[in-house]
Amino acid sequence: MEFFTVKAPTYEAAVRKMREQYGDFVKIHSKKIINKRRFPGFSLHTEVELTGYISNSDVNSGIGGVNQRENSRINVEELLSELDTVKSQLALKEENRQRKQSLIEKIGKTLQKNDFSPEYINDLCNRLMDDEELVSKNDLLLLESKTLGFIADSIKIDTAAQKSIPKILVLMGPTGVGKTTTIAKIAAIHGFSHNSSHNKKVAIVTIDNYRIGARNQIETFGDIMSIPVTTVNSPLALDGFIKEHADSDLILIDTIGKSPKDQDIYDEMQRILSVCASNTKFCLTLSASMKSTDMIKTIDRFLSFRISSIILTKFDETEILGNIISVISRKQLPVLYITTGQKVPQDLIYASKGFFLRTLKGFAVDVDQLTFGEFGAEKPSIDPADNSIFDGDGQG
Ligand SMILES: Nc1nc2c(ncn2[C@@H]2O[C@H](COP(=O)(O)OP(=O)(O)O)[C@@H](O)[C@H]2O)c(=O)[nH]1
Ligand SMILES: [Mg+2]
Repeated sequence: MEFFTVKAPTYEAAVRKMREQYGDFVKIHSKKIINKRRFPGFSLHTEVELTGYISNSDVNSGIGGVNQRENSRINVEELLSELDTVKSQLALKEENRQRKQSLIEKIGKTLQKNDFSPEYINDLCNRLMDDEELVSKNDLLLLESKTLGFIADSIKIDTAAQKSIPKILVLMGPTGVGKTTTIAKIAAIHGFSHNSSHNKKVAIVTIDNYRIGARNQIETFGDIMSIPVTTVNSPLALDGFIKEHADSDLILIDTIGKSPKDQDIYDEMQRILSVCASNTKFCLTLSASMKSTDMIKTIDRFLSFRISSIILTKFDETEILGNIISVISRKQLPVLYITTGQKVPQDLIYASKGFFLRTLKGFAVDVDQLTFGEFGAEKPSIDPADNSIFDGDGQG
């Protein structure tokens, strides 16, 4: 008995080839599927190798007619071969999926290093896994661009208030986050511009429901900028102040809340602020160095104050911002300003998606080459070359 092998892309083609070369009495002894990669990095190439033989008895008994049993055997073999083709296609698909998964896991680790929350990472990786375009292309740069796109989408920016600042802006938040300093920066930018055509009439009022005299700091700021600063501790007094300054373009309300755990302070503050009309924007000020859990607790605590924007301070004190992005995305609160230091007024910028994305570490794609979202909105509110009015704490 003589054995021989043929190779072809499919089982049918291999059978055909074998018959052409060795005649109709050929019998298939065994079959092998060979997966080969032609070039490194290219997809797998499948080949079927058949080993066949011709038995003399078959040749003798089969002379003059077709062997029926052999024919039906070939049909079964053909079906089996189709099954094999489907199996190898599925195997290829699975291999692609696994490769995509391992790239996404890599992205997950990068997000972890940037301190994004586990929920945020999980949600983002699931979205990447479901992305159809990524099934066919195992391209890390494309994956990174998509990731940055999803992150950009998850960040909300208060562009409306950036374009047109509301008449009354209230800054709330825990003690020490930088409310008063930020008020001074905003006041300086709008009311103390070197370019007099930009000057607005600005007034500052502090709600001090402790009467602890912490108003010296803001009064110092006000004196330097020639901006009137007043302290009130009742709804009537605040109402009087707002009426008195009806001709102001911008009224900034600073608040003093000593212990965020004391509910009475919140009730009192709410009572005083209840006189603010609809032209008031309540902003919650959070420090970038706060822990995520504290940020979430603080947001929940202040939501009853009609908070519609976030101001993030002390970005100079932290390099990793995934935790903040996770929180603001979860709470769906838009960011208005970002502060980056103690210098008044330079260290204040408008928040932008680009600003957040540029802080992310471990991505190879160039954020400035991406074209989605509101990029380029991050214009410094004041020319950084301007001399500072004072460095922090109103010390001049
Ligand atoms: N590093 C840094 N310090 C800041 C920033 N903003 C405010 N501060 C400082 O944080 C401290 C508390 O600020 P303050 O405005 O009094 O906070 P408030 O209690 O929320 O009014 C002061 O020493 C400020 O100079 C900032 O963006 N970066
Ligand atoms: Mg203060």
